[in-house]
Amino acid sequence: MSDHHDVLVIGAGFAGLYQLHRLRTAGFDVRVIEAGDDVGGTWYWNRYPGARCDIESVEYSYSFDPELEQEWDWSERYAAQPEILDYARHVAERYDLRRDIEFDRRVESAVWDEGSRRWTATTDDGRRRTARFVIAATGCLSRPSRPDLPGVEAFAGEVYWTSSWPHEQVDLTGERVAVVGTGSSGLQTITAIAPDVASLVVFQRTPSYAVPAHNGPNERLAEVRPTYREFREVSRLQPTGFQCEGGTDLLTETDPGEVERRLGLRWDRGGLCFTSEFPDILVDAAANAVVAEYVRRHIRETVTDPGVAELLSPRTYPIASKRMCVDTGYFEVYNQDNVSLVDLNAQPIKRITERGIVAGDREHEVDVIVFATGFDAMTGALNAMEIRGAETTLRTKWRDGPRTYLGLMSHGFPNLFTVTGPQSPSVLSNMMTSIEYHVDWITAALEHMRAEGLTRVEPEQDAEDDWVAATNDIADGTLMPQAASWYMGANIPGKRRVFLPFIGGVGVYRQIGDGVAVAYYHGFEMV
Ligand code: NA7
Repeated sequence: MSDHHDVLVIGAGFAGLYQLHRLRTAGFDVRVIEAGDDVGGTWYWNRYPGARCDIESVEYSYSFDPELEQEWDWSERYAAQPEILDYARHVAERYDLRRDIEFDRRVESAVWDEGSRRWTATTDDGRRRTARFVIAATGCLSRPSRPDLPGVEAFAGEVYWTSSWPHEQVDLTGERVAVVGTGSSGLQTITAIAPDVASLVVFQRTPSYAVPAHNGPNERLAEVRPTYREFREVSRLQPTGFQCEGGTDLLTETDPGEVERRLGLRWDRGGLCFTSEFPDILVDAAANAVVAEYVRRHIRETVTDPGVAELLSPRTYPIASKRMCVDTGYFEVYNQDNVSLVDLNAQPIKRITERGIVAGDREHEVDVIVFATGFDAMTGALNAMEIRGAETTLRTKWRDGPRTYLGLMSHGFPNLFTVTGPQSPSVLSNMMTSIEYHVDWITAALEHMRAEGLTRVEPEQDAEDDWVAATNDIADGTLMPQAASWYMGANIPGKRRVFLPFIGGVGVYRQIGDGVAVAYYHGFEMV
């Protein structure tokens, strides 16, 4: 097996799989390095109870092959993790991808050599591989954040992390369980295990806004299938990369009764499109407050204990400025006698003991602790590697926040691409739509370079500076920076707070990306 390739792809999640397929079909010699022992990325690691995608399955799937689209059946409106992982495996089989993937290998460093115009990547087994291009398909939420809680090693029971859940069956029936974290993973875990555990204590730092999923059989698939091509075209141009039928009336200029009616329709339909009814929700605090209160009212109507309902009600940040959750009976769980809630703002975790968690003055004795504490988002997986470009490392360059052109490349790091990198729509969109766009864009760029006999591509400093400024300016015009969110890097101690994704919308972003490519890769220096 040769250690020299045209392209090295890091990661065999949905981005890496599709990138391998596209480049190999285009005649490139590609090698994929994957840390897990199988494909699937996020859906390989996050196999906790209740793990489910909160984008509808008709949208959260590849669109590149009409046959694949027609032959795969999604059973539910929102696909559960096992089904999505099966899909990733099916794709790997169907396109014979595994033969070019090395599993159980983690890329530790990648070093650029100007003389040969190649990258040398070293994996955790000490092996070196060189490649003309490196494509980081490392995911936006793949580097777990594991808070440093004193005493965790002393705990006599089992400790699990939602972000790296064991592959073997974990049976929590009859156990006393603590869950730390109330983002999407925490909410899904809590809802799934509550019926079976002996007791459940939830440790909450910040309550989440959650809208109902109304999950069920996937009736929409039969509707969409006959015209799937057109359906995808529409999705690609939406701000979020999936179809929400965003309204155009400003909430602040709409009669309150009508606002209530329209929010009610969205609430009854379920899902993340809830906040798309009024375009001012994300830019006008007054509009946002109305929608936030709508959600809090539902929490109060669901949770019988008013004190608990209040603790579960988000009040410290605008709705949708942190990642919204989509729930299936989450708030109802708190009406169970065996479920209790600890507000970490009033009773911070002091330490973990042999028996459980000490928060405030009370020790909560449990058999199992589940941490659902999130990720070092967007830059975590990239900065975990020692990526040494023409002059410095990526970590050093990004010390004050990521700097990219289009979220695709960073000046000083020639021939290194990032799929759904920071300052691209990525986590603010249907990841599938954004992954496919980036992979197609990168593949076209590499084909263009090959055709023209070009071997080195790097974004110009000015183009990058302008893009960074534009992404920050757009975000600053919204309410998003007001939240201490992982979009801002605020969940990671010491991480510089800057808004990480591009919030201008997928449709707009595609037009920019297409325009750049058509204009002979304007802003990229190709030699
Ligand atoms: P999230 O959304 O980052 O949620 C992590 C949760 O863990 C959140 O409630 C955090 O509170 C909490 N957390 C983090 N660190 C601590 C410490 N040290 N102590 C107590 N609580 C803590 O990650 P998820 O895995 O749930 O979801 C990630 C994405 O996956 C999701 O957005 C979807 O895109 C799918 P905080 O809010 O930071 O105060």
